[in-house]
Amino acid sequence: MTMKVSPTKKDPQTWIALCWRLITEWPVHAIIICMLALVVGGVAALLLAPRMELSIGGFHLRPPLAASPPGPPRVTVPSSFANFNSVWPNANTGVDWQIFNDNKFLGRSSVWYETVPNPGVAGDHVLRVHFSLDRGLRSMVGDAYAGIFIDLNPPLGSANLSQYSGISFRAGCVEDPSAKRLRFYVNLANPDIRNYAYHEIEFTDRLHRDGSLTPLSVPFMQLRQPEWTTATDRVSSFDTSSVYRLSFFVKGDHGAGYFDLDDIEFIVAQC
Ligand SMILES: [Ca+2]
Repeated sequence: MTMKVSPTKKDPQTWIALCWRLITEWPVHAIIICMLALVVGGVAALLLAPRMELSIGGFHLRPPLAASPPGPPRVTVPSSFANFNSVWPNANTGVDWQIFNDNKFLGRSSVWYETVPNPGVAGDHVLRVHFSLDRGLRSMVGDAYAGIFIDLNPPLGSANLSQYSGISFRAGCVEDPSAKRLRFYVNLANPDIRNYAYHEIEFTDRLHRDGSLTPLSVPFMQLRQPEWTTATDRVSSFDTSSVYRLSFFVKGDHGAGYFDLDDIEFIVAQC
């Protein structure tokens, strides 16, 4: 026959006796200790959970993934963007210039470019853009136009130009005597603007017509969307944090000629 022994104060050496003492003698202390342990454990879990992966038995807790902006990452293009210091007609980023014209609107303008030696600096070059503006008989736009563009983060990305306050370049032009009402523009394109209503500025009046280069500077804050921009396509301001394309172009009634470009740079913003 086995004698049943109840735990007593005088027999605390067994686990049963210890639990009995916690229940009968230290209930308040035990509850407080348990509550503090839960609080401390909860706070630690909240602090550590976002940073570490926990594994409890077969159950895994993973930290949430950091939010990332949609689309390809934006790059920052160098301040010295294109100075044509060799015969190759590309930007300092290695990206090629592309051409565009009014053909998509049934115009018949044409454009091509090349590098030509810079008469002022041995071994240096400038980019020469040849154009011929012709609306033809069926054009669906008011002006003939043609020009060049370059993507800042090809093939589909944008660049962050927030550290820059504007763009500078040297330019000059020569046009045929018969040319009529030619105007020269530079524009920068935000990808979320529709229908090509990109921010631009005309620099016609500042160009020398004898082909000599003159330095030009365009603060971003002076860029404006074209006058033909509809209310639907108009945005509040030019977004320097997401720019995907830079363009130089000429538009007008008709006429042929060329314009030169050199030392295209983004102006570092002064704090
Ligand atoms: Ca040059």
